[in-house]
Amino acid sequence: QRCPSTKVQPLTPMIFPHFEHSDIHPEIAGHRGAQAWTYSYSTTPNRRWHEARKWCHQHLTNMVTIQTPEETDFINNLLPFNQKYYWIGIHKVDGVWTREGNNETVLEDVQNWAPKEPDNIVGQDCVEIYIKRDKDTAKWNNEKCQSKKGTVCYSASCTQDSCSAHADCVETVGNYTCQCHPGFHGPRCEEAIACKPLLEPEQGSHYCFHPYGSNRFNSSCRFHCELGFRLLGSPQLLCQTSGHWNNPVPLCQVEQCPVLNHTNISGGGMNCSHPIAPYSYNSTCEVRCDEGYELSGGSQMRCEHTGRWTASVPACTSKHGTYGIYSPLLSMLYRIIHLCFRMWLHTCIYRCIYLYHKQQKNPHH
Ligand SMILES: [Ca+2]
Repeated sequence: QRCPSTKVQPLTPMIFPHFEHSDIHPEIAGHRGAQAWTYSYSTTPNRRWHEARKWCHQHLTNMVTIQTPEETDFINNLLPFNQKYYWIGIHKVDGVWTREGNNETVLEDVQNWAPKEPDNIVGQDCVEIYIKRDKDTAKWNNEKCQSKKGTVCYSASCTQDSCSAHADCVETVGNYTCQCHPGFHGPRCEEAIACKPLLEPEQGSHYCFHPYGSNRFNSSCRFHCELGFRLLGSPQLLCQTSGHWNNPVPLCQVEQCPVLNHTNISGGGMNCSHPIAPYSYNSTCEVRCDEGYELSGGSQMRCEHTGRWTASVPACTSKHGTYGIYSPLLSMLYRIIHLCFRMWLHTCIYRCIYLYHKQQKNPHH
């Protein structure tokens, strides 16, 4: 048994005004692919509403349900005039105009009835569209579902490969758009948003993990400073959906040791060298004592990476004890006294000898 042949005519894509969607990346709103989308129609024969629906399903498509005014304009341009006009996928279910397929209620503000429609004649529960009618073109009319009209079907545009894994595919009129997940862009949302490459901090380094490419969304970088340098700022940076890093690049600041006071040392002095910065990591200081003084402790101190000196500042102490400074005077005085005493002693001795001899010569005295 042969089935009557039916005319299935896939329509070629046409340029039509795309509509703006506030959530769509500007690059994508301007993109029109030619994949996958197809409107097909059949008017030989005209069919009852339920037959038309079945015919669409057999061709793995759905009845056109008119989602937007753009879609109305589009199919009104696309379809040829048919005396009986065309069914659309809207029918009355429990008194409510409902979309075939997803059973969505057709909201009143998108209903596009011809004047004085829909009427309340019993059984007029299916909707036709006046394609290319002179009067009320592309408007809707409710009709008896048993009437025979043209069939127009629509196949979804989104396929598995339409967009990358970082997008939701959204149906539009005769096309689709890829609605990118945060952090991605490009026609198929395949490209992660880029952040500026990071500069290595002076006296530091950084290591990054790039899940979606070098310095792109969700890249994270960790910063380290060389020995003797302290990290100022956040040690970890993350490339955000905005294309900016969440923090500025941190700095590596040299470790500081307490400043040493040169004038504090009596009986000596201090010499310092500062290869990086004053009194900071790797600075060295050396204490030298004046003549007559000696160091109590090591002469050298170095600023360590911890910010501490290797030793405390040594003191210069006198080699002659506390009163050492007066010793030359005292010894001179001692010598004078000693000399005087000896002179006095000599004088006494000579005097005694003289008096003794005198007594021997003159015994009467
Ligand atoms: Ca009617």
